[in-house]
Amino acid sequence: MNKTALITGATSGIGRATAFLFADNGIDLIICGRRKERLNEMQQALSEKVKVHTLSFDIRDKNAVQEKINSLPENFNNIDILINNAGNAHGLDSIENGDIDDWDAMIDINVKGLLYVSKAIIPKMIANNSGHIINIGSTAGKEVYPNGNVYCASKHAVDAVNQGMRMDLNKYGIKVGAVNPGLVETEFSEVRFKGDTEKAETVYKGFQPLKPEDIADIIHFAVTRPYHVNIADLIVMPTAQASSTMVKKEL
Ligand code: NDP
Ligand code: 8X3
Repeated sequence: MNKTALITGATSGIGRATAFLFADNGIDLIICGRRKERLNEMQQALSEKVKVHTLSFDIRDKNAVQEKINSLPENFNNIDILINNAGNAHGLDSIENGDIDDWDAMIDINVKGLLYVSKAIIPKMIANNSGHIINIGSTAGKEVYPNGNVYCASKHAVDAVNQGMRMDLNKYGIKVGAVNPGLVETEFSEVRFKGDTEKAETVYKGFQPLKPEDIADIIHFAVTRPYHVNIADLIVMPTAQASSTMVKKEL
């Protein structure tokens, strides 16, 4: 029988690439995001390979998260793998110029949203005494960079939640681990710079950034290890990147 994975933030970037790779490898999918049209298009494409269910909700809305996950049909109710991926940066400003709405968005989506989804799914995993949670952190959760302030804080929180979850769910045999990417070319910078595509493109110019498929590959590797092997915490950067602030660019 196929395993079932729920992926948040499946409509774009890392989540989308992971959904396609999982489908290629016979993992049934619950794909989540706010953009329904994208979820529907993906469902059409992926249903040729595996069973696919879509859930459209804003991860900031704890009632919607709970309701949508409670509404899962019987054949999608046993979730083996949770990919806590939905998230974004909003703004890149020095702390004194930061926009409070941006701060709220990052804390509410990257931290609280991840917790709401986990809270809804963990009881199902406990009931089965098995499950695997992958939290998508960031190099920004390992080191702070100038103007990254609140985004970095949100990803440091994911790092702490990842460690705490692993400890607390250890007694149930549930695996918990994080994948922490560096620079990956997705819609991430477009969201960070509020639709300014030119500014977003400059982030990935002059070097070869990671592709979402590179991260999907690592996530798939992590979820296909034998039961006794848990990838607890993994950092992956483009070769051109040595730290959040050091990227070797060709002129
Ligand atoms: P994208 O912007 O391409 O994708 C973000 C995804 O998150 C979308 O599917 C979006 O779906 C979903 N999302 C955002 N806000 C909400 C919300 N309020 N409710 C529900 N879903 C939401 O970015 P990435 O693929 O790059 O980002 C995925 C994860 O990877 C994030 O956690 C990010 O922090 C992390 N990351 C990214 C890096 C990068 O360089 N790109 C590096 C390190 C970590 P929709 O808009 O349809 O709701
Ligand atoms: C995304 C990586 O360096 O753009 O988490 O913050 S970075």
